[in-house]
Amino acid sequence: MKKLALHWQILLGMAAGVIFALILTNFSWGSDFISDWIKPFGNIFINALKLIAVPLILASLIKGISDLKDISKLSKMGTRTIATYIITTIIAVSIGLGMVNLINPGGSISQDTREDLLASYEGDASGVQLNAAKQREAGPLQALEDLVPDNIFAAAGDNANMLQVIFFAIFFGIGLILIPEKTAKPVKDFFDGFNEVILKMIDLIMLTAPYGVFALLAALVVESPSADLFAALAMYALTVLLGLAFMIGVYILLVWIFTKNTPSFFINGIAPAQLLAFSTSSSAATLPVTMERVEEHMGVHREVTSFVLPIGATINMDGTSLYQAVAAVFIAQAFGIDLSLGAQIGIIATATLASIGSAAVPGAGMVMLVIVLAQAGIPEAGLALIFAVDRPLDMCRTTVNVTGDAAVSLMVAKSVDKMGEPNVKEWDDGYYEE
Ligand code: DAS
Repeated sequence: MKKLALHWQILLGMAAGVIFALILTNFSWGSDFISDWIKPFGNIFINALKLIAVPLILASLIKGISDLKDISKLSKMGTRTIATYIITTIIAVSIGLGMVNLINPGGSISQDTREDLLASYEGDASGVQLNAAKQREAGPLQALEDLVPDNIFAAAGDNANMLQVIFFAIFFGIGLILIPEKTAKPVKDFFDGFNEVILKMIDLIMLTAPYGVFALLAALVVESPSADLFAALAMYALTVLLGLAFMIGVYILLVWIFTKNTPSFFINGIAPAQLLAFSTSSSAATLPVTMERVEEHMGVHREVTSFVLPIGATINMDGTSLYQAVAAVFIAQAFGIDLSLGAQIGIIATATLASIGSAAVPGAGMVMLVIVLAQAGIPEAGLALIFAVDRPLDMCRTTVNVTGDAAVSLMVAKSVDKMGEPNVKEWDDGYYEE
């Protein structure tokens, strides 16, 4: 039988997990059987995802920064590109926070379901109180102070402090750019290879995803049989989708205002890349198509696309950052944790950094969600809660990630006057005359 695409396998795994649990819970021994013999495989799957988070950050960020080659090359185009990426990411996170606070998808969970959730994740719950207490007594610059680790191995160790790992990765990448190319080359080659290995490990982990999801869904049905939890999950997914749709509208508006290109021009131009992003859940896999569409069908010079799009696929993930903001606040709501305004503003910083650190592969956004949860003192066990609907949301947020990269490349091209006519077939050696 022709092998089913991974995302259909995962959707099947989800459905099978729910059906399996609904059948087994009709027997007296059913719930215990699932908790003792099925749920552990879901935890193993989530642990594998969390395991990969720290090496993933180191690999993708150091590679992404060192690919900038030379600090001085961060010319007008480079600075504008990075600045525009960060601005669109902050807009995306803010939209996510606005939506999740407005809709409050986790608020509909009843108190006893909340107690069930806390009871079944008691390990994390105590950590939550600890973290929340720490949050309250923290000074105004605590978040900044916490950014700089005093020991990278401790930061990457138990209860990994992801933001500190990100700080180290960026710092290291800048150092790498500043040393002589001859000395830096072996280090860059190492991290290029390291990056490839990590991406392959994510591929391997995601191969077990249908089984991991099966176990997670089955455990979810058993451990939180309350219908209101599923209703809350549906509202959560709807909140993310509404936010993502809104973000697509923001891109169309930005392209219209800054490049005078119409919505139909932009959507017709980028649609094939969006469909590929939706079906692969991978910005990296979609990158070649994104470049072809932006160059050939929207007229952006190769000088711009070859710089802006590869970096965008690595560090610009607006869909992911929006999803991470919604997911973090939803989990807090589900656990009845009232996030302070400070904690929510902290989420803007951590979700922006987490999306920068997310690799352009399926599932990376959820792996990096651990950073946002850890910094806000939200139980990581909440991952099990939202993983059930993560794959379809990954397909949608990857579509937004790719759309954002294309929108920014159009705006940057326009601002450095490197925008030609679409459907330009032949190139003079790929560059326009200055
Ligand atoms: N699937 C990732 C991407 O390729 C995004 C994510 O996992 O959030 O963009």
